[in-house]
Amino acid sequence: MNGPVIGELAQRLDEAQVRGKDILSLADTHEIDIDQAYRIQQELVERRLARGESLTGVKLGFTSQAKMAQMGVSEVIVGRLTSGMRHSHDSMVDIGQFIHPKVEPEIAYRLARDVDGTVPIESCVDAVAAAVEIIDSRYRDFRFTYTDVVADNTSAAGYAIGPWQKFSDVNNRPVRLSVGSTEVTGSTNAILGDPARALGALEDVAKRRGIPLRAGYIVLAGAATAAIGLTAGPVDCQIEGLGPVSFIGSVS
Ligand code: OOG
Ligand code: MG
Repeated sequence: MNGPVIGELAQRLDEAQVRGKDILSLADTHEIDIDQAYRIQQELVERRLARGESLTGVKLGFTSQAKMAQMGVSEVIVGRLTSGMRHSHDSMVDIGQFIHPKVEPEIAYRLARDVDGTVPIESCVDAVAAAVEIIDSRYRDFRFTYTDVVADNTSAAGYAIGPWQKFSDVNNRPVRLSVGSTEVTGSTNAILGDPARALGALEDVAKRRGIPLRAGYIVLAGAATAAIGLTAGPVDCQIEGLGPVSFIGSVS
């Protein structure tokens, strides 16, 4: 697959996001390998940067064994977070901008220094918080292959972070996420057996896929439960020992 095709597929995904209109799986018409999928993701993110957004972090996906088995893969996926995806705790989030948004409860880590392999990644982290991720696949009905979802920046669409706390062990914490009267519960150990393991997994994939990890970045460690539909109304996430994080889905 040559450069122009990579660019064309990135544009297709970008337009789907900007217009809020879904597209069909790229794999229906193109044979894409994992390196090409990360190149499409890179071009897709560069389009957002060209519109004035900045990089704010990275996110992991498929960090539960169940999800990896379902997709038939053994490598977590990594996507990029941008300023346009950031929502403040307790803010209003216009859900009309999305195609078919869902939310997931996550753990967020904050990098205090660049990750360059000279020290363990854990010592680059200074804070942890509860987070809600908004995912919104650009593919119709969330039907995608592994390379499709990597190209689509791992369905990244938004996030909100609760109050930061000093970096500490947050394994085996009960998790609760509600959207109106719909609720999911789980435990932080669903994230690779311990969300702290997401850091090592991230470092590994980021190195192989050429994704820089910079001071100030937020790292979303992956969902602790199945995602639930995002509808208008209050969204609340509680993770034991961490401050809550909420926002209100609104329709403009
Ligand atoms: C891909 C994104 C998965 C997670 O936390 O596992 C993800 C998707 O399911 O659309 O963000
Ligand atoms: Mg997620």
